[in-house]
Amino acid sequence: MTFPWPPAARPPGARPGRRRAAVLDRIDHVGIACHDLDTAIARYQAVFDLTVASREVHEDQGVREAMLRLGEGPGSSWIQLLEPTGPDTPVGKFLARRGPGIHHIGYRVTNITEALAAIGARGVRLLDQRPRHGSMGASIAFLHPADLGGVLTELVQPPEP
Ligand code: CMX
Ligand code: CO
Repeated sequence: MTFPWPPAARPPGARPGRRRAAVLDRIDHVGIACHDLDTAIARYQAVFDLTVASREVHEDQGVREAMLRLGEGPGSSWIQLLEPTGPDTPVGKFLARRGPGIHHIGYRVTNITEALAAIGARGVRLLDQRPRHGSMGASIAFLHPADLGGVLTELVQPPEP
């Protein structure tokens, strides 16, 4: 699949100002791959005065991660620092190939099951057919980077308050 770039013309009959709600609500987090989580956390804290809201290990995804909060309240977003648990993991292979840097972008959605169905129906490969457990109790699912301009894309539905 290629990016519709430049954007496709409005479909015949579609009227301006009558758009459906977007599938994505906002940026939830930026995932940044690093070799050493403690060193990366110390750097982000020293440079930006950020605080760590959570640290978790996800053995199923092969990562140790920390979430650093940006802003307050329900509008918060996050920087997710990611250290692989081993070389043969998605983040381990990414580091070997490209070195440290931005690994993925997480977008917040209201209903992840509906979002996956809508996005899958538009021809994007779903790396997760159904949501799984992510950071801080969220439901998450990944979309294939090759179908989204080379960007590994994560959908995030936060837990109920
Ligand atoms: N961003 C963009 N492209 C990526 C990528 C990334 N983060 N990771 C891999 N790719 C690309 C590679 O460059 C490669 O491209 P080409 O075929 O054009 O050379 C292709 O994907 C395959 O890469 P690979 O290393 O051979 O394959 P993997 O087995 O690692 O599979 C992917 C890639 C995206 C399917 C896999 O990394 C994946 O399932 N990722 C989702 C899970 C994940 O990353 N979890 C960690 C984050 C946890 C969290 O946020 O909570
Ligand atoms: Co993430």
